[in-house]
Amino acid sequence: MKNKKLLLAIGILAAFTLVLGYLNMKSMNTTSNEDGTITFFHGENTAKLSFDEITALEHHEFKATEDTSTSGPASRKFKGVYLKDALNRAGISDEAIGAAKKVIVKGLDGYVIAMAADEALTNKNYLAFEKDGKPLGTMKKGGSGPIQLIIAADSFSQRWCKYVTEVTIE
Ligand SMILES: Nc1nc2c(c(=O)[nH]1)N[C@H]1C(S)=C(S)[C@@H](COP(=O)(O)O)O[C@H]1N2
Ligand SMILES: [Mo]
Repeated sequence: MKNKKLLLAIGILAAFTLVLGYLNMKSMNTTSNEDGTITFFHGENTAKLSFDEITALEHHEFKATEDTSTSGPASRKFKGVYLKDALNRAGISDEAIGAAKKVIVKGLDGYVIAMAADEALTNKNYLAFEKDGKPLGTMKKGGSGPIQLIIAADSFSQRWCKYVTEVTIE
């Protein structure tokens, strides 16, 4: 009798675990996948830009110091577009950016960084897609892309949001 109750309790807990695990799995990757699409949110407006649309903007090559947990600080050559150009392409004007409190950039893993409006307007912040002449690679492949935000002035690279999927103007 006692054993039966115990088994029942274990069964119920196991069922809960499975259901919660499934719901958690489903709630991930709802807005995007690994194809480099970025969704821009601005008030009521939503705009989606594909990887091809983003990389069709004017290219810029620049050097920045990358610092990851697996490598020490190292100067890398990146290729990307200005974050500002991508925002404009998504229908968000410089005036709208300037009037915003902040710009929030989110990665596929849920990592979120915030920028002040004036940071988003400079030409020193990029949506990068190439490092040292090679595509950044996806999260699945151990890369940091297809698109990574690079805040060139952030020398510890904590705010270099990898696998960018969403940009929100608040
Ligand atoms: N999407 C995403 N971007 C991220 C992070 C992260 O966990 N997820 N970590 C940040 C931190 S703290 C650093 S130091 C750099 C390098 O992190 P890594 O060592 O995990 O590659 O990426 C930054 N960008
Ligand atoms: Mo870090």
